[in-house]
Amino acid sequence: MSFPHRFVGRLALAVALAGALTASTQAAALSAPATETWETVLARAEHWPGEAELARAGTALAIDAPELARLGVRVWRAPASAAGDLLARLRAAPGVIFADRARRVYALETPDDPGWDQQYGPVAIQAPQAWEITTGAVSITIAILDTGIDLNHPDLSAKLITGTTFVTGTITAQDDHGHGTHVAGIAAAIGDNGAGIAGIDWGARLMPVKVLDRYGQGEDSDVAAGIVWAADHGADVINLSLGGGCPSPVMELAATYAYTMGVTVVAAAGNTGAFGVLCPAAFPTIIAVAATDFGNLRAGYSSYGPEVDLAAPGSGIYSTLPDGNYGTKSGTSMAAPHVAGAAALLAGRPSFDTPDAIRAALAYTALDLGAVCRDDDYGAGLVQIQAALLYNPLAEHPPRCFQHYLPALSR
Ligand SMILES: [Ca+2]
Ligand SMILES: [Ca+2]
Repeated sequence: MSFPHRFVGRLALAVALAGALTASTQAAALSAPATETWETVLARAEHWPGEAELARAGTALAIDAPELARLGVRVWRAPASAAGDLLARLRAAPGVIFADRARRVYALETPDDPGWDQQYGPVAIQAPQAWEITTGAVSITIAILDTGIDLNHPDLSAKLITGTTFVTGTITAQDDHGHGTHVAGIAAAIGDNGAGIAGIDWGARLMPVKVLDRYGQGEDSDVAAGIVWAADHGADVINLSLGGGCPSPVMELAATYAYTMGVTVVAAAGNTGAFGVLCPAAFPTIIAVAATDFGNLRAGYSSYGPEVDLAAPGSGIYSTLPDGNYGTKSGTSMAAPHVAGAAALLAGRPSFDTPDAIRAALAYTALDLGAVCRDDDYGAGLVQIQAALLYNPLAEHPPRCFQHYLPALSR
């Protein structure tokens, strides 16, 4: 069960707040059976129900979650037996916009396939040509919201800035799984240093924000808090190689918050191999990335649907692993950081100063794959970073997919 350690650190405060809610709530929460599963309940309201009304929901512990408070969202922890009652009371109250349990989210990695060539990804998306123009700017920060990053990895550590963790029982963003370290290396491992691999952006800083536990799992409320934290602490690009079921109102609010702050947010489409992009990738403010393989074909596991914006290499991707190691992983988790790195290269250039400009450049210049023009497997197509860097956001651009109109003209 994922739960921000900082909330535990503030337990006394949380209990005090619960006391403000109702003294009986506090007492009941503290006396709940230790063996019972606790659930996270989230709600947003135009105006909140009275304390007495909520108190009748019984054992609920109000949680101090400053990042979610910035989204207008309040958080409670309640024993599973009481969460339903709390939800019912919240939902029945006038003025409550939504109330729901936190949803599970997962790292979107599939079993690796070591037979694939190493590091074909950067070549497929024109990174070597892009590096002739720029290798990235130290003024740009990529936040990796994941299982953490190996803070001592020789191909990453010099680029790390202070991060944080929202996972219970952890006190730093040190990676205790491996997924986040792999993702971080794809986006921004130090290039041209004679060691390991080359990330897409060699200059950008990496901000580790741990929102997934040692099993690669977490809750959408922690992801939302991590998005707000990263946006508030100067991230220019946020990578989300994770996902779960839709909807997730709290993650959508956080995504909108980041977008409004001028942050480009990139997410993995999902590894279901089926129609239906996962959340958070499905949100319109987020760039949803599908995975391709060595042959530029959609990977069989890559989720598809109208929400897919772009495609990038995801199968058999060679990158950094904890303890100074390197290895191969597969998934849309590996595709997203190729795009996050590309977005960071663009963000370091003066003309790409908004998420919309970055998105437009990446989409307009992508290599069309699959069905002609935009399609559900590849979105606009495979990212081509050099072409994106040469795109002028201020110029007039003819419709990219005029092919759409050719059948009509030929009749
Ligand atoms: Ca390197
Ligand atoms: Ca296409």
